[in-house]
Amino acid sequence: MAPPADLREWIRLLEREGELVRVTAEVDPDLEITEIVDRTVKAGGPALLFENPKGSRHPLLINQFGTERRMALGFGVERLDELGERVADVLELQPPAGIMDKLRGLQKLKSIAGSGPRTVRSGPCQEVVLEGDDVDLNLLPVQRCWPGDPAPFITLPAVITRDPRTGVRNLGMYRMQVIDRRSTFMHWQIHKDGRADWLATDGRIPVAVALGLDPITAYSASAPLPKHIGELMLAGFFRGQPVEMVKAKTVDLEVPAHAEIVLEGYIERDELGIEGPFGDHTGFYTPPEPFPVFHVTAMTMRRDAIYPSIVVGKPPQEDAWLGKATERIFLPAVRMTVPEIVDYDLPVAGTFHNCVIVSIDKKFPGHARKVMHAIWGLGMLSLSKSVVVVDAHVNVHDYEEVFFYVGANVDPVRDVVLTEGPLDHLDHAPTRQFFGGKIGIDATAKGPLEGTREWPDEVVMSDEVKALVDRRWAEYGIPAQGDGALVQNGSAGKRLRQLVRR
Ligand SMILES: Cc1cc2nc3c(=O)[nH]c(=O)nc-3n(C[C@H](O)[C@H](O)[C@H](O)COP(=O)(O)O)c2cc1C
Ligand SMILES: [Mn+2]
Repeated sequence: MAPPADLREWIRLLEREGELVRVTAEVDPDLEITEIVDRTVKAGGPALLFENPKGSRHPLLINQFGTERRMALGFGVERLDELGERVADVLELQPPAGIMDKLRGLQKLKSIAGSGPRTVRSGPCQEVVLEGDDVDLNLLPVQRCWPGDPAPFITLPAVITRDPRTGVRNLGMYRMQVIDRRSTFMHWQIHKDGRADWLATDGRIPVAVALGLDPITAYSASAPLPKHIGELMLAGFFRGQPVEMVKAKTVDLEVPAHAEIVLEGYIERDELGIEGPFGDHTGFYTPPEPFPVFHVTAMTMRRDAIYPSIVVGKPPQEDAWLGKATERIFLPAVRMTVPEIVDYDLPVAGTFHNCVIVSIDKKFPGHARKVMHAIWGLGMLSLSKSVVVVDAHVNVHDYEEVFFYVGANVDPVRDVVLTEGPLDHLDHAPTRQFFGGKIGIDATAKGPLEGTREWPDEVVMSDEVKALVDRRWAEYGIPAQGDGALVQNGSAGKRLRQLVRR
């Protein structure tokens, strides 16, 4: 099924699939929506369209990404693993051997060649145009999410900039604290592309913010692509059709034609204010810090525009599934650089920068350490605070199984690597901001090559006996395998993981 082309098509799809509830009661975007959403997300509940947010004419959509099923639905796939398979297909493109191979190769090349955005002359995002004094961010039902937040924050934006040196466009998702009717802060962190674009100007940088996009384009703003690769191309690739862009009204940028709402404006190189605190996805308030001010020169909208929002806070929250999509989409690129990696998992409770579990096809002494250091050198994964390495046969998504090997295979003096490096902007634990300790745990099997004594065999039943029991199972009269906790190794861990994710 083709993924939804814009937010309205997405809402219709969610509704058809029984994945959306319309809330008609008047509800306050000041804290009340957060509490409702927090309960709904944690129960694996539906997307919510608040039709009467207090103080605004615009409905508020939230929890659109809140389950694995909805995330997959948004991408038009059955399972998130398919996303990685599609990327792998293109990345692993080999010179074709026969004619069929050639045709398949061409198909794949076309899927990338046609991915770039396309400029169109007009779009529904400009049905209503408010400029200058008419701009009023208070028209939108912007949420104040947590009691310690000093103001409402726009939480699900796609922030568009261009690198002033190269002209390369960037999309990033950076929260925006509302200052007044016509300005906000722009919370682009130290490692982010939008911030680099801003720091590369000597005067002011034009900025546009798109709100209310189709799910794939919205996701793409959160994707950790290398700076020279445009997020809209990734979006076009997964959408199967280019993102359509129109010229903005007051700045020299293009904006997604089908967005619900667009904020146009600029940021000065040297105008900073104190942003925050904000109850963030770390589960803690991020402290006040200087960030630049975004001045809004125009606010354009569809008629009856729908405002999208998301709540972050103590995990699990809705953003867990944006993170899981990233994990699956980027696995092939990670494996391209570090091919011995079989799979990896970034636990939701680790808020995506605290922990990476990685399984490897181990070939030589010290191999696990090579992979730890590779991860600490790889894109945004370099910010990972802990890396746990297990052997190829271990299921990295089964935390109980991983815990078993960490307990069983590790000599803490021999197998723990302590080092230092860059850390996530928001990590409050290190003594200094941005830089601090990292831990690697080698939970692979060791052996004489690594200077240890003979490594014992793992306890497993023979295939013959397993086949015999499979064949005879009905004869034993033991009730069906039920939830399988006692029968299938690891399923308890899987249930736990579902609980953690929910
Ligand atoms: C809901 C949500 C909120 C986010 N808020 C911020 C933020 O305020 N600041 C930031 O730098 N990154 C934030 N991120 C992460 C960035 O969107 C992500 O790192 C992305 O890759 C940035 O794009 P860039 O690599 O082009 O800079 C957020 C991600 C999500 C899913
Ligand atoms: Mn980028």
